[in-house]
Parts: sequence; C-alpha cells; structure tokens
Amino acid sequence: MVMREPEMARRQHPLKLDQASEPSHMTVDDLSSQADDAGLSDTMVAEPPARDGAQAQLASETARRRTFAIISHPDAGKTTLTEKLLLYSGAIDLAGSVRTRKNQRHATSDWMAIERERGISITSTVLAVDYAGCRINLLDTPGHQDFSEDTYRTLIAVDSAVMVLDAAKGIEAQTRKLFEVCRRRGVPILTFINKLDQPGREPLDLLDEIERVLNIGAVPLNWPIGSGGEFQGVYDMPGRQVLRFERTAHGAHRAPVQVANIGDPALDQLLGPRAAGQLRDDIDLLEGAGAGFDVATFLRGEVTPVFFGSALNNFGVEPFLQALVNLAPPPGPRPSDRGPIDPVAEPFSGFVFKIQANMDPNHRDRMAFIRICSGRLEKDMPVHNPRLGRSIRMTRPSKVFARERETVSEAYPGDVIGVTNPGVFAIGDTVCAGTPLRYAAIPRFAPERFAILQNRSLSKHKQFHKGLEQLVEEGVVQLLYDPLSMRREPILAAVGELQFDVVRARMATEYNVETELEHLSFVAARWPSCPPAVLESTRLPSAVRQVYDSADRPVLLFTSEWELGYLEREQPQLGLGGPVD
Ligand SMILES: Nc1nc2c(ncn2[C@@H]2O[C@H](COP(=O)(O)OP(=O)(O)OP(=O)(O)O)[C@@H](O)[C@H]2O)c(=O)[nH]1
Ligand SMILES: [Mg+2]
Repeated sequence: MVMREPEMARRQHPLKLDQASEPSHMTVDDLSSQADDAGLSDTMVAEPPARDGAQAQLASETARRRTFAIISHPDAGKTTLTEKLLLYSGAIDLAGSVRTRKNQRHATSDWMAIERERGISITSTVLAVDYAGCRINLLDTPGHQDFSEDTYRTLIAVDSAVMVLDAAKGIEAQTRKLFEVCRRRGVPILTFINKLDQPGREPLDLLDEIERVLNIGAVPLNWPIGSGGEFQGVYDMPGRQVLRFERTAHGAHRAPVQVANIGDPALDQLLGPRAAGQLRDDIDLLEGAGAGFDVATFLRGEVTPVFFGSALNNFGVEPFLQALVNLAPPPGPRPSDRGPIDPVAEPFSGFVFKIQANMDPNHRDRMAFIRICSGRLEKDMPVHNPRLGRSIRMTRPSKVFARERETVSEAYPGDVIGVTNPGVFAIGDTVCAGTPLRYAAIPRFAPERFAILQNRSLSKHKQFHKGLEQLVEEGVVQLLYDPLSMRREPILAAVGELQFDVVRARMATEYNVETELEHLSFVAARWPSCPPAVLESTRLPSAVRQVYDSADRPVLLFTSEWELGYLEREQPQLGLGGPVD
C-alpha cells in the first residue's frame, strides 16, 4: 500500500459548437421554451490569421481554459464544493464554511453580507484559479429559484456545468430546470453526488433516477465506499484505485488520503473486512455491467459522468477536480449575427453577462463581467460596444476571485474578466475589436411579484435613487413607473419575493438607505408588442394597469392569470409577450 496522489488519464476532446440561442423572453417555469436563432447563420467567421507566434499562443491559451458553472437546487452544497475546489487547487490554504461558528472563515464565494447572514448564495460568483496547467474560470451560482435569472445568465457564459445532487434527495425541482437549460444550450454536464457522509439513498438508485428523470446516461467514474457515518472514501474507476480519506477539523484542510489497489490483500485492514468485501462485490457488478465512459457522448450531452463524495469533509474532491480539468471542454465556437465565431481567431470579442456594484468596499464602483469568446484581450486595448456605437478603452481588465480583483495585461477566450463600468456596459452587450458583431441577447424573465419601494431615509433622496438605479442595472429587480399615479415611488418587479429582500438589505448596507415595501396585488406583467396606436385604441379591463418600464416601453400588469389569459384570447392584436431588451 502506498501514499500517493491518484492518477487520472488525460483525455483529448474536440472543440464543440455551442448551439446557444434563446427566446427573447421567458418565465421561471418556462426555462425550456423554444430557441429563437435571431438570424444566426452557421458559416464560420474568421478574420485574417494573426502573426504565427501570437496565433499559436492564442490556440494554446484557449485550449487550457476550463470555464464552468456549479448548479443545483438550493443547499445541495455548491458553495461548499466550490470552496473545496479552491482548497485543492491551491487558491486558498484554509477552507471556510457557509455557516460559521465564532472565529471561523466564511466560504469565499458567498462574500456578500446578506449571503453570510442567511447562509445562502444570492448572486453568482466568479473565481479564476490555476490548476494542473489549466486556467479554471469557476462560477458558483445561487440555487434558489428567486435568483434563477442570475444563474441563467451565468449558464450562458460557460462551456460546461457541474450538477450537484444531495445524496439523500436526488434530483430536486430546481436542478431539473437548470439541467434543461444546459441541455438546450448543448452544455455538457458532470455530476457530483454530495453529502455521502450523511444517511442517503443507494448509489444505484441515484444513478437510475438521473437516467429516468433527466433522460441522460449516468456513468459512475467513482464509487462510494460505505455511506453515512461509515463513508470512508471512493473507488476511482478509471485509475482503478481505492482512495480512503480521513476527516479533518471542519474540513478546513485537505483530507489525508491512503491509496490502494482493489486486489491489495491489505484492503481488508484498510477499510475493514465488511466494507472491503462490499466494495469488491460492487466493483465486480459494475465492471460486469460494462457501462464504459465515452468522452464524445459526454460532450454531446448524452451522458453525464458521475462522482460521489462529501464536499464538507473533502472526500472525493481532489479526484473530482482532476477529472474536471480533464473532461470539461475548452471554449468552442459561439454563434453571433455574423455566424459562429471561432475562439482561436483574432480579433477579440466577448459579451457582458453580469454587473455587480460595490464588490470592493474601498472603491464602491460597478463592475461589468465579460466572458471572452474569441481573440486576445490586451490591457488598454480600445474595444467597440455596438449597442452604443462607441469605442471604450479597456484600461484595467481584471482577473476576478470572488470580491478580489487583479489587473491583468492580457486575457483569453474562456476567461471571465471584470472591468469597471461607469455606465457604458449593460447586461447582454457585445464588446469586440475589428468588424462589429453581436452575440445573442440575454433574455429577461417575466416578473411575477410587484411592490412599491418607499424611502424611509428621506434626507437620502440621492442615495436612494443611485442605489435603485445600480441594482436595476445589475438586474436584481426590474423597475416600472406609472406616470398617471400621484405617487412618485417606483414599482419594483421581481421573479420572486427574495429579490425584494435583497434590494432592501443592499440598500441599507451599500447605500445606507432604509426602505419599506408595499406589496401590490399583481401577479403577472406583459409587454405589448403592437404599435402604440393599437394599444391606445384597445379597451383594457379595469383591473389591468398600464405602466412603463425603464426604457419607456408600455407594460400591462394583471391581478390574475385568468385575466391575462382572457386578454390574450380576446385581444390578440396586442401581442402580449415577456420583457425584451
Ligand atoms: N453533511 C454534509 N453537509 C454538507 C456537505 N456539503 C455541504 N453541506 C452543508 O449543506 C448546507 C448547504 O451548503 P451550501 O454549500 O451553502 O449549498 P449551496 O448549494 O451553495 O446552497 P445555495 O447557494 O443557497 O443554493 C451547508 O450547511 C453545508 O455545510 C456535505 O458534504 N456533507
Ligand atoms: Mg451557494
């Protein structure tokens, strides 16, 4: 028996075509609605080749990028797994926890005050990490469905996803919805079944559920040794190694691991005769079943490789990280209005998928997050924003690690970089050098909750409006106003109630403004696409209220789904749809 690091075979995989295309609007329950190609053609666009050396560097830098999101139902352990991936990649020395006791560190990716107070993730977090020769761009997402618009935007920016399941719960509702988004976008998925240290369901039962409910092949690449209080580690199937882990205090340090072969006579001693016998039987059964893993089927989204472990205890995290860098694809071509854009071709292009204000309490600025899709981005490079028709100098592109940032001199396809945003970038903007192009717009969700936000700190009128404007720019909520109302307060529109809590908490902590909410009884909003004259000449039911969004487009608010259905049926000329940008 030896003490050494497990070895995983390195695998090659071809670049794949990202079939990204989305509807112009959607509701939370309509994540699987039809794609709308918006005139994207499929002839590859490539600008004239760059200098040979620079071209080779662009190709090799792109090939070593791994950009993925961690997704699941709330509480499955995404943030905990993220923290442990940071620990094993060497990005942090000591892992923090989502819920902390005195003197303990917090998890890196839940950096916002309200996330730490509540122990849940509220906004997606970007973490750039180097590991095993790869640059990993890891995005931890919130699981709660009230924040699913943020998670959805993040999924547009990645090349693969890690789906985390709680071993006791299996596939939960939100996991299923997010899986469907990945499937529709052609994003390959790795599965991490977490919390094996707690009483859970049988591994075979969980695999069966993945296959049945998600209609995807589930191939285990490791197998758990025991479960609950007797969970000892995992059997790594490609490497044919037994990995027995030991717990550490709070899982803050890497778990010591002992490695053995399945045929090693000392296995009984290492695992105990019962666990060793059970493992031999399990492996015989699995190898007999002959369900081999094929990388191409994974990249096509037909199969998900499955890993078991416990993020909290660091059991199975390191082999998972190794498999992740081996299996997750590098950036592939991305559709645009000029056809698919090859990542390994100049010039630079990318798009803004996230905006976040006040990440750094010392600066209190706004940051736009750009996913690079092609070419090399250089510091001080002028880029074009086709929406505004203007050029912007990238003076300080930053590598982002949760709330920290570090200016970089260059960045490559797959990278998510932060740039300070004095109001020139909006979510969905394409940024590019060379001939202007546009990546598909990022759709907004139709709001289902409405409330008036009142300012309780009356002397802070300016702060109230600044805070609201910045939170709306981030997409935390949408803003509506009624020009006929005597009241001056804005109407907030959200997908879920928790978004209002976030607005109030962030207004207090980041803008020092106390606010009060007054809920409105509307349950749906629709944007009429008809010409203004048609809307003016249509008699609306008295309970329907007409308001405007921040781009001055008319919006109709409904107090019941029935009322909405009635108007859609009776007045089809209104062309009621979701929000479009
Ligand atoms: N027993 C056990 N608990 C775990 C494990 N991983 C995470 N947890 C706990 O599960 C709870 C939720 O973990 P998080 O990492 O915050 O889950 P999440 O998926 O990020 O949750 P949201 O971001 O709010 O959707 C926390 O109390 C964790 O300590 C594990 O392997 N074993
Ligand atoms: Mg989380």
